[in-house]
Amino acid sequence: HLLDISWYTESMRAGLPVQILDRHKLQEQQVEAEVVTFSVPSYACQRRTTLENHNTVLTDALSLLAENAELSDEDGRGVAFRRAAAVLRSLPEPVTDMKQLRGLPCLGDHSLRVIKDILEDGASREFESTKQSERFKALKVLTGIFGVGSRTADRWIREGIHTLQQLRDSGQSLNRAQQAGLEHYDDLNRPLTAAEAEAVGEIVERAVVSVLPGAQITLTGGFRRGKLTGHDVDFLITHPDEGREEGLMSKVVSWLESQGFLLYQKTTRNSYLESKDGPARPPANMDRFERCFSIFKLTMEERRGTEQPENGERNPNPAEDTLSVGARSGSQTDENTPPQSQVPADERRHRVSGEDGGQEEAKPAAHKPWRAVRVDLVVSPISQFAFALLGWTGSKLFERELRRWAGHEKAMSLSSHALYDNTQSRYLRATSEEEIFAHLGLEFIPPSERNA
Ligand code: DCT
Ligand code: MG
Repeated sequence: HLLDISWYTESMRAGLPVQILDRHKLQEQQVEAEVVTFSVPSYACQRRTTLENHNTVLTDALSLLAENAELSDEDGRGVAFRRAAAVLRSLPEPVTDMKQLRGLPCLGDHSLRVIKDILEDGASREFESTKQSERFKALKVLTGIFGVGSRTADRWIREGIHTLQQLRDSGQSLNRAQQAGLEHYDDLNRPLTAAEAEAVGEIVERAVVSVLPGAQITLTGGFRRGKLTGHDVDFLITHPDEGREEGLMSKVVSWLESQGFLLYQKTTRNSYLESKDGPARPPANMDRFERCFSIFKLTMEERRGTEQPENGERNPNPAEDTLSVGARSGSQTDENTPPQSQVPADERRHRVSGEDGGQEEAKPAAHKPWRAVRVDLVVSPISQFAFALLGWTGSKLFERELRRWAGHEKAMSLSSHALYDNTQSRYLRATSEEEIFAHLGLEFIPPSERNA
């Protein structure tokens, strides 16, 4: 600044006390030299966010407040907390001083207040009181039931239902998904390991290959991003010949059912039409693929795989280390059940246990030779595969930011079906994730660095 002549001459002309200003600036620069500051682009899709997090205390607090906002139907506030947490998650070292946060994007007043309380007082009162609040604890327990969203949970809470036992005693009518969710509550709230995800993958592969040789399955979701645990396992299925994938889901589901692998499933039909010029309608959401929300029965096997987990996350029950083939489960379908909460559950599901003081959290049954596992299957035509892969890999915030970047910065609309350029009024084709990033004018970020 001292060498910036225009600033100097303008100050002189305006009669400002240049010397005093200079001294101030120097003092400020000296203070700043002592704190590490960071430079972070404002969209999460411009950043590389690995699983390494140097600010877990801060991000845990902001994530819990985000979760509370989302469960209370305050999505705007939820996103603000999520964005703030994601910025901190992307930093290369721990934040120790508020001054380090100067100039960082996405840190609103509310998030800054929470961060400041933690850095300066060691705790945030808002975080602590939210975490302890009866309402939040009840929302967590109830939305931890597969098939129960925040609105249903809120209604039950207003009727005085705060725990699973109270729900069981209440005589509330539950749809088929919720019944399965309640029945398998403990299993579905226990994090899945990467080894379990792999075992599920082998079963899905057998199913797909037996009903349509040549079809391909790809692991998506958190496990594709390298996460060691997850609340479900997500797969994308396609076939290299466009159109061959039609009707595939029902065949896969029948095969899985006949082999006794399914405790629950609900399939939604593909309602997305491909015309010769491109996808028939401007895309808005993800429900247009053929999709199956399911609960698998993952049974222990006689040491079939024999592979030992490489990481330290060994299951305390060694008998549960290798899991696979299921026995007949006799699950049935009921198409009249309302599609309650078809949105995949978020991370809250596997954090319920331990945080809710839940006296009703039974220990994993020691003798049960299987566990229930949430599995999401999606079938995509090959022409949309790259978009589907990008859209289903996540993280949720990374996806949201990609769409926001596309809309706000590029006048494009991105979905898991297509990318539409509003300026050129045409769809932009892509056969790989790399091409989509290139269309969007973004540097390619590999899945392991999309953990925003
Ligand atoms: N997805 C999304 N927006 C949503 C829901 C899902 O963009 N509202 C995408 C991103 C992730 C992917 O679908 C799979 O969803 P989840 O299984 O819920 O997320 P995950 O990252 O796999 O997390 P987890 O490890 O808990 O399963
Ligand atoms: Mg997942």
